[in-house]
Amino acid sequence: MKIDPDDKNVSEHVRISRRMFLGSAAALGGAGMIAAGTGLATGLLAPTAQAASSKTGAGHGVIAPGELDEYYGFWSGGHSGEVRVLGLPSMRELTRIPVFNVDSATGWGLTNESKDVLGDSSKYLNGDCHHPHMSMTDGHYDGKYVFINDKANTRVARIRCDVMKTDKIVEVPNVSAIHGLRVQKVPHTKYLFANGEYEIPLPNDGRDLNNTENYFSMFNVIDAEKMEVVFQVIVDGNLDNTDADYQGKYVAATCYNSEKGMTLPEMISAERDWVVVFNIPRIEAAVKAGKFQTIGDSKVPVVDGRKGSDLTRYIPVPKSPHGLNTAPDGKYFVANGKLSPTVSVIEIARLDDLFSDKIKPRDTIVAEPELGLGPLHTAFDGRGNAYTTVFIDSQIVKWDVEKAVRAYNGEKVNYISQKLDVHYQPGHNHTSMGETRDADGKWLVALCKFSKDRFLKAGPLHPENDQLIDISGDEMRIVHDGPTYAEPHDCMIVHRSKVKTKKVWTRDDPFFAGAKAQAEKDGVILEMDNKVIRDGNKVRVYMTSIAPSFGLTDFTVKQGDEVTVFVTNLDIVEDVTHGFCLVNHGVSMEISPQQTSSITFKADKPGVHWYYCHWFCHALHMEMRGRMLVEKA
Ligand code: K7E
Ligand code: CUA
Repeated sequence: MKIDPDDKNVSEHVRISRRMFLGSAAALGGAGMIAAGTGLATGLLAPTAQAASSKTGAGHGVIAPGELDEYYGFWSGGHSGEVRVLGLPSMRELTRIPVFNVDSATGWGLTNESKDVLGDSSKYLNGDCHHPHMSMTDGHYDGKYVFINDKANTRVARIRCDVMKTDKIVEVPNVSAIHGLRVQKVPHTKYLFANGEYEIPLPNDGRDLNNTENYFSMFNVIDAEKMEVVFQVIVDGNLDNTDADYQGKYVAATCYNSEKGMTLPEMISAERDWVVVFNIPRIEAAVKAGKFQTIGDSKVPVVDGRKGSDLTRYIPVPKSPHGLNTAPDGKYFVANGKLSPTVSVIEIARLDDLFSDKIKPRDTIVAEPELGLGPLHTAFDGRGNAYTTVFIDSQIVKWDVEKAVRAYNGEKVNYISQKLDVHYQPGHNHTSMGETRDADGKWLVALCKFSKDRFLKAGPLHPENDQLIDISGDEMRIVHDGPTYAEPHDCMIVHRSKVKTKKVWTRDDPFFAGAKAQAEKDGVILEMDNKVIRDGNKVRVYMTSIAPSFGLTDFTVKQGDEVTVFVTNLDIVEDVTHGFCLVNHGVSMEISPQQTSSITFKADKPGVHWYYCHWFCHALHMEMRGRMLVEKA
């Protein structure tokens, strides 16, 4: 299965397809890569025997019908662009939160309220989210927001946990693709840390197209409350994943392609790349002292954090590292080796000395346990154990952090306590509460990229497989297989006590403040009036809804009018959501109890057009409809 990347007869698609990725890398040479190729063959092509040992299905029995789950899981929806909310341990899907996608059910991307959130970026109809993380106070989840990146269109979004809706989205200027994303843990989530991944000319306005020496990527710091980029840091290499410490001082990011290659062989030629450590107080001071530039049209202060800068340190680690995870006791950053079988453990207490140049970058490494082929991400249980996914070996490796430190110091000690087969090729894994001080060591989810033979066949596009693993005992035990759609890179697991959601909307919610302001200008009271307001060729139709009827049985407009329909749901009973769908106009939106939603469209077809409620709300739901009468122009 050797693919020569220079063979022009091999299609681009085959050469870069993800099954071939590590195999083709092996053909490029390098001892580690040959091992990787072997692992690929056994892991991907002969995977079956491993499956038999795991007990599957028990997850279904953990939570009986009618019982509630103990945890919320927030799942990245990958290139579907959405976030999904699951209950754990049942793994039942509770809801979906549209973020960067267009959603037919709720009208996300169609309604005026969602377009206000999407802003200029509503022109993009796709997204690619990877890393959902909840806001924290003093290293504990605070239940306020979940943040998520969009790699596809270089955005970061915020979801309000009280209503489970996206409420702000920021486009990050002068970088290409936001990948790693984390929150400041301590003292609270004032900042989000977002890694720009791909290197581009600064500004990217047509200059330096082939002058790759002038390509850079940047580390981006976002104000979590305002959702504005507050400063950016130019770096060497490509930032990958990131995490913050528990003192509010340092943020670490894995950084691959230190070679600044433009092709795969160039990108993986060096034996070591870096963990870049950002000194946040120093960066803030530099910005405050005016030691920054701006780029292009952007007003965001940009500081220089390239190698040799005072604001950063570059710790050499092997080889194209990927995941970066902070231990919940706050002692270590763990960088996952990807093309090296090791992870690098960095002692955070040594970083002060590193920044004052008392020690060398490599002196911060206190362990380098060898875990298996393709370590990608690490999770923690709060009892001193770490759990690392090894992609090529298709395993989760449980290891003891302090024992790994002792082994690095020369002691003969076995730091690996278990290797568990998972199915197959895991990327991220995540433990319950594991990225906070409250890591409770009960559950681990392995987000496997391939499901192969684990489910009924459903066409060539297979689901991913999110496996739930009980880690409360001495041994990890798989209890549930969960097929998922493209592609949950990452998830996080939050105890239900941390999340307080509203049962119905409150009428003063900022989510529909725009509709409220327009109604006030029109002299309309949303909660009472059913009215049609004409304003030139703009028509605003205000109506209420109470199951099973709309406040207007019909309204009349002229062909060519730009029509905005506002619906206010006066039902106060939990769960009585209405919809507004206008036939043959691409108009669809959710109106949950006490919510106002609005949508704008062109009435370009003369005739009778029915609108109906598309959320089953009442025995007479089918009769909940009305007519738009469009007069010929
Ligand atoms: Cu490993 Cu985007 Cu976090 Cu995918 S990333 S696996
Ligand atoms: Cu209202 Cu169905």
